[in-house]
Amino acid sequence: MTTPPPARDLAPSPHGSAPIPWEDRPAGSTGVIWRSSRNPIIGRDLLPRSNSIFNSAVVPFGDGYAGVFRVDDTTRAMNVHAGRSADGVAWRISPQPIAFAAADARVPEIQARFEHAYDPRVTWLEDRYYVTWCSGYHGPTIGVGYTHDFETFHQLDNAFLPFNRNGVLFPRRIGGAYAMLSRPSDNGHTPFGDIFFSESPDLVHWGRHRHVMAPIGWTWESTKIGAGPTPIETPEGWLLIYHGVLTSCNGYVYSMGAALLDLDEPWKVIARSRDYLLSPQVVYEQVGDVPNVAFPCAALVDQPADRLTIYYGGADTVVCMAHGSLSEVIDFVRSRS
Ligand code: BMA
Repeated sequence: MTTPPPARDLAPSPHGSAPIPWEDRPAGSTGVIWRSSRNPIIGRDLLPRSNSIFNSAVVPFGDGYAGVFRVDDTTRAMNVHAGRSADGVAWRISPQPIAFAAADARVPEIQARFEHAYDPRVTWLEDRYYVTWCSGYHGPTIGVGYTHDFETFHQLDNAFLPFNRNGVLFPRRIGGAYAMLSRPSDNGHTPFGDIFFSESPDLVHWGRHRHVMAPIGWTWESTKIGAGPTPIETPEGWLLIYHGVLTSCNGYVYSMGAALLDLDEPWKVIARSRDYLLSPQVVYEQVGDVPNVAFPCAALVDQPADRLTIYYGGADTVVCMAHGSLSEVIDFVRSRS
């Protein structure tokens, strides 16, 4: 880990100054988005004791990128680690898990019951980077923390009762309240799941839960769905990239899709893609610790250049990237007949 930049260099906006990782559409590609030719960008054994590194979150930071990475170690414990990169592709990840300091006097009560941490998301919100993750506290629920520098991390209280996964913050307050999507679940591999919206005055107490979207029978998203990257604000609505799961005779298949949510009332769905954006079709998505998984957790946007780069986990084993045009993805979402 390098020394963090001095505070004055911390970007006041989430956009940073580095160009987003990008490759033009390859010849012959017909999908809405296309895979990086450098995939997987992070292999499973980047760290001496990593079994796998996947389902991870990346944000612009200063003149480069920072991230929070899901690392399952060689005991198969699941935890989150901080990382830094100059270009968003080549990463240095701390071999030690993040040690969250308690943000208030009550947080040690949940820290004493630590089980695991996985599937992080990172969101620039007002003046800091918030991290949400799946936190084990008598089963999975949503952990919340923050950092200013990706060196020191602070933990707030869990957002919800167990069981819950895929907690994803919006990058600004909506109607004066902090806002989060999540997916109530069970204590196992959850054969169901809808996306819900919740709001909070303080990022600790969450309520006014509203239903957003349910799975759709006999499609790529027939079993369960869950929010992926931090929603992207566009003039047409919040662009939500999410995962959708179907149950095949050989188990779950995790694909990614996209929807547009109302800017002021994000529990209202404006449009939703009929087809998947990307499904597991190449070897690093089909073969690994859990086959047939493409699981998005982060996205970078260059709005003036109309560029979108999605980070996703491949087969619960590696980190991958896909690229697309933001406007084409929005058209794709809107094209559902
Ligand atoms: C979910 C989570 C994800 C994982 C997926 C497929 O329940 O555990 O981290 O990618 O299953 O195994």
